[in-house]
Amino acid sequence: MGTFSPGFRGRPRSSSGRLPPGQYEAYDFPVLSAGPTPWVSRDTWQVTVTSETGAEHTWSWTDLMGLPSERPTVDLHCVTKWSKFDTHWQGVSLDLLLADVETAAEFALVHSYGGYTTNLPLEDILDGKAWIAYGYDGDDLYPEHGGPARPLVPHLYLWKSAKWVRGIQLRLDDEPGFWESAGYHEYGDSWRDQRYQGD
Ligand SMILES: Nc1nc2c(c(=O)[nH]1)N[C@H]1C(S)=C(S)[C@@H](COP(=O)(O)O)O[C@H]1N2
Ligand SMILES: [Mo]
Repeated sequence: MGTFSPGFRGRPRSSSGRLPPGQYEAYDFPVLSAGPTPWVSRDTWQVTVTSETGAEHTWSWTDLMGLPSERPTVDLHCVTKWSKFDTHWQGVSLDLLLADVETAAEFALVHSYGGYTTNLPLEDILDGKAWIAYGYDGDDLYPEHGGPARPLVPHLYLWKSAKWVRGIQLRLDDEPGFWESAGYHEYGDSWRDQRYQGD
């Protein structure tokens, strides 16, 4: 698979259809957290986008609720090998949040309440591929699953969808996040089995 450059387009699909290589279908919704669930109230929750120049754009919960939302139905793929089909979310497209942010950045480092981080190419959270999700299955997003809100980036392994988001740092250079620093793949395309560094 080394001839494919990282990117959203042109990724080969597994011959088994919806299940990426090495995955099995799960029917429950496992909770995977590297630490305790931070309980963040919607009154104090905010998400800040910081550009490479240090310019900050902040949205409160009320700001976020004032933006038009979408209801994507997506398949989730966790690096621990479970996949969950047809999950129903509600959230705001990251295109909307990033539209007015002037940047030459190529990378994003997502920061969570609680300290978790994960890195992605900026293009992977643009063009309709990612949301700030705050609803799941017709309900508020439960705290264990990242509520008040988390980015949802379903075309990459689920560790790239940081729970309890508080910031998105736009960067000219790529900075590994929590799992990426611990040996996981810097990009994490489930369809290309990119679990660990070097895959
Ligand atoms: N803040 C934060 N986000 C996180 C994690 C975490 O430990 N902390 N775990 C990641 C991993 S490894 C996975 S598989 C998914 C799990 O999401 P879930 O608990 O909603 O299934 O969250 C990702 N986002
Ligand atoms: Mo995971």
